[in-house]
Amino acid sequence: MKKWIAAITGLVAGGLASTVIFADFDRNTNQANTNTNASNVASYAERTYVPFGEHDEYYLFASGGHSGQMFIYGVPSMRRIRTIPVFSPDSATGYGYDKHTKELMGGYTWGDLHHPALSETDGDYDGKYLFATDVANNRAAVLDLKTFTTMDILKVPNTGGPHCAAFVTPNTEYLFLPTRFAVPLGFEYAPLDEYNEKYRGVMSAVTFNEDKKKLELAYQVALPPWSFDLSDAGKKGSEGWSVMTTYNTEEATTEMEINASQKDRDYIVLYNWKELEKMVADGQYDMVGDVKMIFPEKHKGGIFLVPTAKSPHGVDVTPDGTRFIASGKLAPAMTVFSFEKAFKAIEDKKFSGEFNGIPVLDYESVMEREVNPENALGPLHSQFDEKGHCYTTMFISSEIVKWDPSSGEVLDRIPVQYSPGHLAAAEGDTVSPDGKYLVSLNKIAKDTYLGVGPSHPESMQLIDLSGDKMELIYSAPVDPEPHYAQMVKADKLSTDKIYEKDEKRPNSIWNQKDAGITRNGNTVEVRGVAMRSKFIFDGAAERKDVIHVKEGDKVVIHLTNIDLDQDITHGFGINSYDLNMEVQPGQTNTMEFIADKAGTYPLYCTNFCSALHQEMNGYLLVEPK
Ligand code: CUK
Ligand code: CUA
Repeated sequence: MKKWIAAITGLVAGGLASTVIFADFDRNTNQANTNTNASNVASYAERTYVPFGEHDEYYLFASGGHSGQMFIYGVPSMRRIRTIPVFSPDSATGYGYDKHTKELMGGYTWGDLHHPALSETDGDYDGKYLFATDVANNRAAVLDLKTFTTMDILKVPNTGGPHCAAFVTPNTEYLFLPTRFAVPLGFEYAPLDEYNEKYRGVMSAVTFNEDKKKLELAYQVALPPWSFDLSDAGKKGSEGWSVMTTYNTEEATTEMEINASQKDRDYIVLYNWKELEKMVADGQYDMVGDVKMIFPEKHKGGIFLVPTAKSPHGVDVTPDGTRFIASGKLAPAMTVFSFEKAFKAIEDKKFSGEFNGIPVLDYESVMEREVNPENALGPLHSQFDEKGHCYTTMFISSEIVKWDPSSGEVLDRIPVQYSPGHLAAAEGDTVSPDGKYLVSLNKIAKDTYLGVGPSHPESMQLIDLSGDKMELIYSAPVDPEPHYAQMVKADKLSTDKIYEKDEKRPNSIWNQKDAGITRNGNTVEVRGVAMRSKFIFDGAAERKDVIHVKEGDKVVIHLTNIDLDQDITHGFGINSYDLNMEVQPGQTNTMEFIADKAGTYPLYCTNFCSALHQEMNGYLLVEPK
């Protein structure tokens, strides 16, 4: 084992980390490793085939990474069902083009969605909401699981790359956002020579206001200028506590692949969010702009550091809430820590130092065991089954290891293709995991599917957990790039069939003859309807499907889809004006633009809706000045 540590750390120190990683991909290209043999194939097919007319047992919500979207799959069929646009525009649904979603996007054209997090009640998924973070442009989002649409997006200040919203607290009190990059508060200019004084790794506590359907920033914590990464919330006996990993405690500012990997130990931040909540209520914070900021060197309490093996990536709390498991990316070990031991160490003040006023707990006093499966390299993330077993991805040796956190015993290992980051077991990070299925989210697919040029899709591989041995039963391609995913029992969700007709909703028109166009100065406002198979913008006009404006006018079009039938969605595209939106059954949606190009522009329904869909069109006439 030692020699692997030496080999890896040696190569990393030498700047050759990528060489070792790619050498390992090659070692695993032999498909015979996958336990796929002819006699098993029929059984795999049977276990993943969902007959026509039946539905999958689970939803899988998979992060779309730098596509900025959320991908929805069914398990066990692994069929992709839907894409929900979140942080990037999507012309298929008009997301980012209509007024509301354009405002939600806040002027950004892309996002990097890393971690989905389902809302929880008593530590179990409740199927109501889905949260997500954007590492690229510092945003958090909440999605409504009745309509599968993005409800709100919050821009988070003072933080550079809110990485992990892979956890909410057991009753969705908070969504915590550790930051991946330290930045000066307020993004002020500060030379890198002033890194230690001016830069901070800010963690954000975000709440969801269900009545207002809005995300709100409750407070932030100005941690040292390190990178903060994966996190998980305590459960049951450890409820009220959370854990999060750190790297670059070296505070390196350049050539990170070498300089941020010097120390043998980084830290787990162990914090008590109930305590932090109390501190904020007691005024224990400073204002930074309009944000309540806790500075641990000044506002003491509630936060501790636990030393752990080199550059940990993932940290996960066991379903019973007794332990947290850190995986050291650059050390081939899963370290099991005990909450009970940690609480005792805090009580007995077993500290071995401090950083910015944050006490460091003595490693031996908190650690329960280190688990080093033979030749397993690059442990990243863990999930759990109903028997308390833990499943950990090995990024470098491309496999999943099944083991028992209470004894450290390794129970099974299975190769995956290749380089798994996260994994998602059925309800596998809740207080009551289901077992049954696990999906490995692999970064590299190589030759798994038909060739599509030098770059390949990523892959999600379905593993059957029902027997003693893991069985890999399906491999589905996925667009870049799955980070984390969560798998929830399908019957926990109740989706809407249509948007309910609401006579009081502003700008909604429910009767063709009420459709009309009004002018106020240079603003033309249209209140129209979309129905099979026509647009009606002006119920009294001779040509009801024409919008006539003057060059330079501001045009506001409210469109209500009055077809209250499931799946009869209409689109609304304006030829040559680069505009498109959709109106789902019973929905009213608004498009706003300046008619800055004079001329004649066909407008049409972009979403197939009936045999006469092709006839569902009209004209935008822009009269020259
Ligand atoms: S990270 Cu991508 S593999 Cu953003 Cu959760 Cu670990
Ligand atoms: Cu309406 Cu196509």
